[in-house]
Order: sequence, then structure tokens, then C-alpha cells
Amino acid sequence: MPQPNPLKAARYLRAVHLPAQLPPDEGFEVAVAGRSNAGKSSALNALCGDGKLARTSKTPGRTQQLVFFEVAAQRHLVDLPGYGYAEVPEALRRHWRGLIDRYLRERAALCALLLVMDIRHPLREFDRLMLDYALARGLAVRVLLTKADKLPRGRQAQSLREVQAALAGSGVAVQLFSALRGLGLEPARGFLAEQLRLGGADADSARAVEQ
Ligand SMILES: Nc1nc2c(ncn2[C@@H]2O[C@H](COP(=O)(O)OP(=O)(O)OP(=O)(O)O)[C@@H](O)[C@H]2O)c(=O)[nH]1
Ligand SMILES: [Mg+2]
Repeated sequence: MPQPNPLKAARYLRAVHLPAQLPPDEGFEVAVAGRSNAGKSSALNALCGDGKLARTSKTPGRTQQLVFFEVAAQRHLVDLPGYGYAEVPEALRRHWRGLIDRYLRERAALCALLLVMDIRHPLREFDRLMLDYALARGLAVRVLLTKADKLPRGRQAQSLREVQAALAGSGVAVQLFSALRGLGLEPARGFLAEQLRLGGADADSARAVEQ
């Protein structure tokens, strides 16, 4: 039987272009990172069960700000602009890098990273940099090998094994995903719900303390 979706209440909160626009640094946040056009925004929409939540596009460079979604009070998902997109003007790229670097470095509420990779091109240089950075900061990381629908089953499994082997010992979980087919929704939702402290005893006791 399908589980109820713990992210179904997700709503657009705001798009951040400048550090001053960031919501208060409170509660728990998970950022969705990955190369440009990997399928980050589509993954977020599939996970939240709302195809219109985050803007997606065939053209790389769609997400141009840090886009915050509120799942519950002080519980955010953050859609990051893709890294590695060459056609964004240099000045804008530099601005994003500065904003994203600072966000990743300083944001206390940030507790985990969902790293989205196109299953056909996993673990590129930028992915490795992001992984090293996140692990050095002690963030929990889960890798989605998305667009799995683009490969036959055997090659999906092979790619999963290869990425798992490359990340063995790092504590990073890797899974297959397809926004198009709804593949891998439940384990990814479970990770997000846990990291955002949604539902279950933890959130109940946290609420009891807050009241
Ligand atoms: N076949 C297939 N296509 C997908 C899947 N996920 C995303 N796409 C397509 O990939 C393209 C990019 O998707 P986005 O979700 O906008 O990618 P993004 O990583 O947010 O891109 P930027 O914001 O530009 O960095 C779109 O054409 C999507 O329809 C998937 O699971 N399967
Ligand atoms: Mg996007």
C-alpha cells in the first residue's frame, strides 16, 4: 500500500537572489543540488507530489535563484541553481557561486543534501566537489540517480552498483529515481522526512517543547 506523502504540504515560499532575502536561519533545511539540467526541480516536484511546484525546463539554467519551499513551519526544501552551466553570463555565475557557497558554508539550518545526478552522467567533477564539501561539513547526503527511465533495467542496476562502489564507506546512500515514472519516491521521501524531522515521535516531542 502506498505510504502517505510526508511532503504533500510543500508550498513555494520565496526565491532568494541576495543573502538578505534568506528566510530566518531556523529549523531544518535540505538543499537539492546537482548539475544543470540533471532533473533537480523535477525530482522536487515528484517528491512533493505537485508537478507545478518548482519550475522545470528542457533548457539548462532554468532555476536561477535559491528557491525555498516550506513543508511545515521552519522546515524547508531548497531548489538550487544547477552548477556547471556554461551559458549563464559569467557575472551571474559568479554571483550564484558566491551565494551558494556562502549558503552551504554558513547556513545552520542546512542539515542534508539531496544530490541529483543524471544516471547517464554520474559523479562528474562538480558532483564530487559538492560531495566532498557536504561530507566535510557533516551534512547527510543522499544521491538520486535520476532519469533512470532513460536506461534499460540492467544498465540502471549497473550504474547503481558503480556509484555505490565509488562512494562506499562515505555513508552516502545512492538510489535509482525517475520523476517521469515515479520511481524511487518512497526512499527519497523517507530521507527528507527524517532530515526535516517531519512526523513521528521526534517532531511531536519537538512541538511539545516549543509549545
Ligand atoms: N526522462 C526523464 N526526464 C526528466 C526526468 N527528470 C527531469 N527530466 C527532464 O530533464 C529536463 C531538466 O529538468 P529540470 O528538473 O528542469 O532540471 P534542473 O536540474 O532543475 O535544471 P536547472 O534548474 O536548469 O539546473 C526537463 O526537460 C525534464 O522534463 C526524469 O526522471 N526522466
Ligand atoms: Mg531547476
